[in-house]
Amino acid sequence: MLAWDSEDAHALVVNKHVPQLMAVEAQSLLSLEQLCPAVRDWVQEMASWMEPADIHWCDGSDQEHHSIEHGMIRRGELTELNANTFPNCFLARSHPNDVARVEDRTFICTDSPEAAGRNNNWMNPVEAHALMRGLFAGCMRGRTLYVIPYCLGPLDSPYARCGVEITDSAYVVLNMRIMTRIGIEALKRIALDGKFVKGLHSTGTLDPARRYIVHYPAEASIESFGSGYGGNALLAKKCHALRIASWQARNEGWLAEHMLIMGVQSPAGDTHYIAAAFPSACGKTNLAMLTPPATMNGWKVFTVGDDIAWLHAGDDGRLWAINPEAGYFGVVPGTNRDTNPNAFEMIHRDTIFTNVALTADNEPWWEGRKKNQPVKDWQGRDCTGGNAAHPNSRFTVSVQRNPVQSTESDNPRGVPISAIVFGGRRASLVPLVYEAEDWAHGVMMGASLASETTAAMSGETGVLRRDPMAMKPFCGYNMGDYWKHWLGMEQRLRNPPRIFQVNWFRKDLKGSYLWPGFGDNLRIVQWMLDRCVNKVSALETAIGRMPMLADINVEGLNASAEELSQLFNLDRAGWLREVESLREYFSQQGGVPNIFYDKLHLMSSRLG
Ligand code: GTP
Ligand code: SPV
Ligand code: MN
Repeated sequence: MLAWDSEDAHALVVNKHVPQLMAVEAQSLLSLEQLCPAVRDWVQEMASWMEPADIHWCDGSDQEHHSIEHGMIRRGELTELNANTFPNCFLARSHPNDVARVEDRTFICTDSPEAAGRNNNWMNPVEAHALMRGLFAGCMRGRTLYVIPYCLGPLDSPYARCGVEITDSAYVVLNMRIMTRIGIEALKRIALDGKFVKGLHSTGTLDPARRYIVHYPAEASIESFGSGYGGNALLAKKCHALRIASWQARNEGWLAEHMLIMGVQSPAGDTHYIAAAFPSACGKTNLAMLTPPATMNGWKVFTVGDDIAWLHAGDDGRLWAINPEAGYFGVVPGTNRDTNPNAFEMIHRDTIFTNVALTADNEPWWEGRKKNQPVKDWQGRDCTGGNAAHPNSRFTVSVQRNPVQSTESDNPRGVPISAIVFGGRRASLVPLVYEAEDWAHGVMMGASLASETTAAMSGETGVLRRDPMAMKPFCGYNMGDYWKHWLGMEQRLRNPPRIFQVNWFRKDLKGSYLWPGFGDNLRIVQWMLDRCVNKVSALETAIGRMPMLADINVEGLNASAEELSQLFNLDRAGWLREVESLREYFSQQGGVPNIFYDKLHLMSSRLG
């Protein structure tokens, strides 16, 4: 039996929709599927097409979660890990051909290819529907169809958006329950909103040749077939919260970004929030839950989000951010007590591990764990070293497990952003940190982002590619229009955040990282915040504003003066080549704002 609770949490939504609320309330004693007729009718239609053996409506309860977990253990799809050292933790192994997002099989279906842009693979929506209809026909015979109503963002936030994912994967249900707010509360919000993003997912036969991740932004719907992994299958994450949401955000005047959100409290007690975009597997989770170095006594970092930010202009002319997610789907390799003690502690209970290795004690193991040795690799084979854990192995865990989760995470209004940061993996050229001269320069800086590819996507790793705003794989429309939308946001912001670029990954000639990274990144965050409150000045250079070395907190830092100066070295010839390469890149995108070319022209004349 369902009944409305009287939590304050609903106040905002309730006030907005009093008449609708009463109508829904009258139905509150009905069953889950009757709560929202629009969802019920859609599910029935989809079920008649996919022909499942049965339909399960997810209510989001603990009991449901455990029963699905037990079913998976019985079927051998999930292994319980060492209950003493990793209580309530499980290992899932995906098919070896299904271990990362597949960008070459991901499509944006708009009426014209221009609307999707060169940054996306395009398919005609009518043809795509026909193709997907064929794949989905009868695909759930003998299987259970799960209905997952979810809410992205705090349930009482005016910025939250809902969706429903239909899936035949129990693994997806368990992960979605951690990553988003699923079940009855989400369905109630859908009934109030009167709209939801429709997501269809089936693992099919996991045949890579019949794997398609397809988006219809104008219809606010997603169809995903043939993969059970991460961003391909947890449709609320990249498919909805970025690709569909970015399209809606442009129409409605906000931003959906691949950004962490962190709170930073200084020893004086004031807190600033930062939103930072780094490409996949380039350090968002690590920065978002950073532990300050020992010498930065009194500094505190709080996580609001680690992957996605929805940003709106507030009445006060500032930019406000919410985290649409409720959990972390984080990279496991490299996580340990030194690099990320908060994450290391966080994933010791109530965590689903995917594609990690196993020790003889039935503990999860990964490269960089430091303790113990693996006996089984991520595919369950006896281990002979090498990639024991898959490089894109992941943990799924609730934000509630994060020891430094911000108390503002559930604030329906979000948090006010003081600084926007862009960063990538660049072995050379890009300095440790520099600041944009104005909003348009910052947008151009974000648009220029390039990074070496990682294991988060299928394909070769370590290849330098343009990844503007870390959104190359996630922008649901034409990049040129997206950049114009970013530029236009300035009009809505009387008090815009400052914009910076960072690069934690610069290497010396021997190929070693010049910067220790991780906790020490707070030193650079401190400089950026000092800039935001005009506490320190900066050097005007050809590429933007660089720090005076004396303004960087190096107390206790394990890096030589020589290394520091290399990290800020401005290679003029290299930057002139970069300007040329950017001109070429921009000219290939279509619809590029002219101001980008003006900024490049200014940069090359200063460099020359
Ligand atoms: P997605 O979840 O794919 O979006 O990745 P992410 O951006 O959250 O990246 P994450 O923080 O998980 O880091 C990815 C990898 O980079 C991990 O193996 C980290 O150990 C490593 N890493 C993170 N921060 C740093 C850093 O400051 N320096 C160095 N050298 N490595 C880092
Ligand atoms: C990323 O690749 O940026 C991720 C992991 O955060 S996935 O959910 O697979 O997209
Ligand atoms: Mn990501």
